[in-house]
Amino acid sequence: MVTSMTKSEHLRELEENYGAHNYHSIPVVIERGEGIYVWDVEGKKYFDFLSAYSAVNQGHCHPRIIKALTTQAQKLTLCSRAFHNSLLGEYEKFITEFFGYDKVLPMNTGVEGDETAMKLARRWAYDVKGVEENKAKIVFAKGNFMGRTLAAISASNDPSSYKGFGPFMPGYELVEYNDLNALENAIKDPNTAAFMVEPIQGEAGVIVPTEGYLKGVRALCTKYNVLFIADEVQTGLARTGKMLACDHENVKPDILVLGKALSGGTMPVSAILANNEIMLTIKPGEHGSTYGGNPMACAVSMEALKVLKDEKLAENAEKMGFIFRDEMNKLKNETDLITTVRGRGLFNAIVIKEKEGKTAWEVCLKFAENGLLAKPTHGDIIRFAPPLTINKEQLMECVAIIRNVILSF
Ligand code: IF1
Repeated sequence: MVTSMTKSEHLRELEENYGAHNYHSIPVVIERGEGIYVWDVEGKKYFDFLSAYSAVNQGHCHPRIIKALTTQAQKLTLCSRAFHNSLLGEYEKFITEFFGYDKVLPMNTGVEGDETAMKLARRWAYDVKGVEENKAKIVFAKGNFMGRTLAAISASNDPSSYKGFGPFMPGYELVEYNDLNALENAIKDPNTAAFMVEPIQGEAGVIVPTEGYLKGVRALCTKYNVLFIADEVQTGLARTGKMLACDHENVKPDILVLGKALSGGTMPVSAILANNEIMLTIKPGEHGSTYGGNPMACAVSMEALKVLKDEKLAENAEKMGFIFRDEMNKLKNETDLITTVRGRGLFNAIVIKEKEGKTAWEVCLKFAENGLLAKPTHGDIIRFAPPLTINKEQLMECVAIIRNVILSF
């Protein structure tokens, strides 16, 4: 039967009929993106306040990144690590100097980056720390989110991540986030290989730890000869107002995991950085990936990092972030719908007072109607993470949309 479906309805129906039902997306079908804006298939324009979960920090289709991508795509896309490629060494030199580590191991997705860090930590524990084979323990913070693989969900205490997918990876322990006493008790155990943590917890709802927490984590890990692994897949790359969220406390993790914006939203690229004592414990043939370190990824990542620096996006995120939280706090004082405003740089969230358990979802639908895209997490939290290229005038336009929608409830 021919019905009067819109194009967007038709496309959503295709997904519903032929795709796995593993997402509950806001009903907007996006076709095009440029800078801080995206357009749907009906041609409606939106401010993107999710930035593909912080993968497009540099803005959609950044011309310099797209140029690096397309130029390399016409030359060589992949030759596998069975052979060398002409960009890998240059990229490795560039990114290790950029972040100040001896070595990098290139992978693709964020979760692969995190798993690689776990493997490295276990190997280091056996080869360097002297932990007995198969006894290594990795400690994580409750509320962590590392992605969807079995190793990642084994560390999760969120049932929507792990429930029904067991049995789980052994050798893990969870402690409260932002609790140094709990961490010390857990890592005192001489079998501890590492403590792995997001410097600001993303999926948990943009949870910013108390000032001094990261410094404390660094000190405890050093004291007990335990690796400090920072999952900066989401917090990294200028999002929080510094190149890395760890930079806010001037701490250097032993293993740094990057992903998402490392490619400016063009392709999955992740990187694991560490010094020789750790990285060289993995020997040829013991880890890898077909696509990891491919020449397109190398070309794109170098450009994506240069754009962050050249356009001073960390500085802009810091400045715009202060303005944004200030405006949200003013709004909070005018309504009882917002109970909390928190965040750092352009990584922010508001907590919505729930009435029938779906207010945050309805608020986001109203945002979309009014030309701003954001998505709720955990029912009552709305994350705000626009591309870092946003300027004050644009930001104030967004604040006005958010204000009008919130005050209309
Ligand atoms: C989805 C949230 C964001 C991450 C951290 C590793 C990964 C992620 C700190 C894995 C991924 C994602 C994936 C995305 C939703 C999402 C997310 F809502 F769950 F919290 F970003 F905000 N470490 N985060 O946040 O990276 O393998 O996906 O490349 O749809 O699952 P990946």
